[in-house]
Amino acid sequence: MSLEQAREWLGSATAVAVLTGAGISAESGVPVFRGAGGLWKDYRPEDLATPEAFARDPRLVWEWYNWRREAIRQAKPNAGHAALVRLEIQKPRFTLITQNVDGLHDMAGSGRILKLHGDIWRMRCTSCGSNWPDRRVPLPKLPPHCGCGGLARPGVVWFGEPLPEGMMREAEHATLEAQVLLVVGTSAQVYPAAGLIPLAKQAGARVIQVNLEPTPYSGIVDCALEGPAGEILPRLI
Ligand code: BV8
Ligand code: ZN
Repeated sequence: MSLEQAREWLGSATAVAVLTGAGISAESGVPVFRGAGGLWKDYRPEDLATPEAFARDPRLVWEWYNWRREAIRQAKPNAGHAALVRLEIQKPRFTLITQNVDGLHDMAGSGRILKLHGDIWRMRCTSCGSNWPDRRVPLPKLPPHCGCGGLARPGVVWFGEPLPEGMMREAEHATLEAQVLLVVGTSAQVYPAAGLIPLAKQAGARVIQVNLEPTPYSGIVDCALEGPAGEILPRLI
């Protein structure tokens, strides 16, 4: 299917859902999660983004997040993020569902964002549970602590942890009511987020995928556009 066909489907939809992954931030200089860019000191994200890793060595996990916050801090939204803001303005019903924790969709001006995997710029106390924004880069002391003295953790969802209460219900609702699900820059390997793609197909929506390479769902999407999101999205929207 061509970009023209995808433009037509997107143009005539009144309810649109978008699912983004690390690939939409790649052109902003944010390292993607998998593949070469995602490695840090030979650790794989799956080894560090877990409660077990944090329990074992909170300082090491915080060094990784400090490094990622440093890498993300000077990143600016790119033309792909901006195109999604325009799409949101055009559509009576629109939901942006992101797996990204970098905050670039907020910075670009998106309004309705479901952050499935949390926010790297927020912290949560492992003792009293309070959570707060903290954009300091680098962090003065690792690991950081809460005012109550408790150990602070990054405000993100790790592997093996449930997504924030009600978040998937909202994402599923938005996906089920959408005529088009636009999937951008995700390797579609992490669940339950990736499950939104077959869910949209089962509900009869058109699914348009924008990615540099094929994904496990390339076979079921209605249109797979191969190329950088920062170049394709402005032509699509
Ligand atoms: C849960 C936050 C249940 C942290 C992240 C088997 C064994 C063990 C576990 C599981 C299993 N099967 C399923 C699971 C569950 C597990 C999972 O899915 N594992 C996978 C690896 C198999 N899921 C979970 O654990 C989830 N929780 O299931 O809980 C539960 C319920 C009740 C009670 C208890 C438990 C939690 C998952 C959330 C994990 N946290 N991140 C942090 O970021 O620090 S996930 C991490 O992966 C990031 O959030 C990232 O966004 C996400 C997905 O990756 P992508 O965004 O797709 O990025 P990636 O690098 O992979 O791909 C980039 C893509 O972009 C590529 O396709 C590339 O081609 C493309 N690209 C690159 N440049 C561009 C581009 N495209 C366009 N333009 C470009 N320029
Ligand atoms: Zn506390």
